Amino acid sequence: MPFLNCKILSTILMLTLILGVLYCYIFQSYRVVVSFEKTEETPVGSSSGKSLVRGHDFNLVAPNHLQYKQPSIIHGRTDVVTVTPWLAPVVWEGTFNPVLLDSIYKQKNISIAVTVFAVGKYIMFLKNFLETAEQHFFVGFKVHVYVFTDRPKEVPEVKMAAGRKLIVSSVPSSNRWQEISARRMELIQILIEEKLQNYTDYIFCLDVDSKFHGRWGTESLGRLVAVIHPGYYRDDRSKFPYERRPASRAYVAPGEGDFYYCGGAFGGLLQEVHMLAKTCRSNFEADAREGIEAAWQEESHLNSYMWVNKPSKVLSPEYLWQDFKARNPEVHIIRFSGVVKNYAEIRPNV
Ligand code: 5GW
Ligand code: MN
Repeated sequence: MPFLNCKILSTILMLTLILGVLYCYIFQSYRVVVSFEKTEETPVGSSSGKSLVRGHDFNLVAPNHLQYKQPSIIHGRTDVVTVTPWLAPVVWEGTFNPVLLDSIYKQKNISIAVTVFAVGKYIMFLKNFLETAEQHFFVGFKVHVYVFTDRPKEVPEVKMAAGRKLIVSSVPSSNRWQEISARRMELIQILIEEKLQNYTDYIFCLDVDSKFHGRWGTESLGRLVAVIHPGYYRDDRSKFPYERRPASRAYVAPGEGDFYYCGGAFGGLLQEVHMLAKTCRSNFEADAREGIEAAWQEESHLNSYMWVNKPSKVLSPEYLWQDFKARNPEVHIIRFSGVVKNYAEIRPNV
């Protein structure tokens, strides 16, 4: 009998021990999960927790067994610079593998918003813009195009692929082009605050007087993305048309400025573009209250913003060429290009 008691006792003890160990194990892993979730929800700087959770730049997971050309660090483009001094990639044809990038981002189920303004006679550019976007811009991905126009009835019917759609917003007409230009940042800021928060990962803001000729896809994704202007990239920075009056908040001093970026295309993660639009708008408006308008309006403000807030990815002039400009030899493909405009025909009376 005492022998049996002893056996039962030791079995109970063993069981308690095992249960204890099990409990500790489960509790520990539970704690790990809880604290992991907490980190994800903590806002960091100007970006919300969302960009940490859904900041797609951070973990680039490729599908296993994907076969593609072997990368090299000794062969590649030698005619262009493919990285900035702050180590952001400069995207040129030949520097990325589109199949690899698409399969990485496909798994993340990302969605991309595009803003485009078609006020007054600029509505005439919209059809071509939208049709060519269907052919070249993030093909196979979720894309929502937000059109801002004062002529909603004249928005063309464009057949869009599954997962892609057009959303039209009415804006007041304006005869002052400075006003159209100025309000773009404001409308982008409000759109992000009111409609896109939590629904969109990336946003690109593009000029309507342009069209796509080649792929513009996942290679362009980044936290903050700027496009180098095709007109100045071979020039010394002293020739860049930055705002040069210190009285303006868009002022860039001599000897400063990395590149001259386009006002006609920029983008990035929602939170980043929100901060950019908000800052450019408030600087533009503060300037206006003091009776000063930067040389190239929001393009000037964008350039001074990017000088301080370095873009995490820089797109080469392949991403915004100009149709009237002959292609330079380092430009192997033109992806997006401004059409030639008849200014007298399209611009309101100033
Ligand atoms: C009109 C007159 C002068 C400058 C701009 C406008 C204008 C611009 C307009 O009447 N309606 C309009 O929708 N826009 C939007 O602002 C378009 O999306 C246009 O692509 C963008 C920038 O203006 P752009 O394209 O004339 O500027 P640039 O520097 O590309 O020639
Ligand atoms: Mn334009």
